[in-house]
Amino acid sequence: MSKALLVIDVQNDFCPGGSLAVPDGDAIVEPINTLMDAFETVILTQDWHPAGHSSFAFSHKGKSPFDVIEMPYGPQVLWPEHCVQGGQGAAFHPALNTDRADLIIRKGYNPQIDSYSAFFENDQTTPTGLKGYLDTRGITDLTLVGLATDFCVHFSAVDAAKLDFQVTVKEALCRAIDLDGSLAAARENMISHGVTLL
Ligand code: VGL
Ligand code: ZN
Repeated sequence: MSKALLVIDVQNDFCPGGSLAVPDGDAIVEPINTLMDAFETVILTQDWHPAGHSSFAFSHKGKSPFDVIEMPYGPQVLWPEHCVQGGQGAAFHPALNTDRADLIIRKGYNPQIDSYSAFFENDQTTPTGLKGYLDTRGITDLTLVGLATDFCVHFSAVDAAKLDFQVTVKEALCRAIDLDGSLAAARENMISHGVTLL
């Protein structure tokens, strides 16, 4: 058994003051730094969109943030512009300890497909390469923390469980966006896929 801590999207735009701020998102930063001490392997994810990404509301005429549209791969929530490649909003929260990261995996760089999960884009087929990385390192157990509980943490945890990793989400070190009951639905979905919620 070899374990890793997967820190999801602790980036400026998801923290207070950011364009898609998750309430209290910055409160988890210091406790995540502390939790890193308990893990030999730390992996960070970074939401990393090209300018004009298809998940941004302003890329779609007449649409507003949080509208849902039908994409070729299924329904997609439209977001305020966030985590644009190279911008301050895409940078990690300045207090996050990034030195411990063995790997920083970026996602959402495909202009036409969003990617909540650290494993697959939202078409649920295009891989990010993370599974291969974990497999070749012999990592079997993952603990997830970060932002947002009901989107990127949720989809990453479910994909990891589907790929047969042992998955734990430390809820106290996550924060949610919670659109229309999305947090309750995400918790239920994670539990039904065998994810341990701590
Ligand atoms: C996220 C919405 C859009 C997340 C990323 O990190 O949960 N949510 N992009
Ligand atoms: Zn995004």
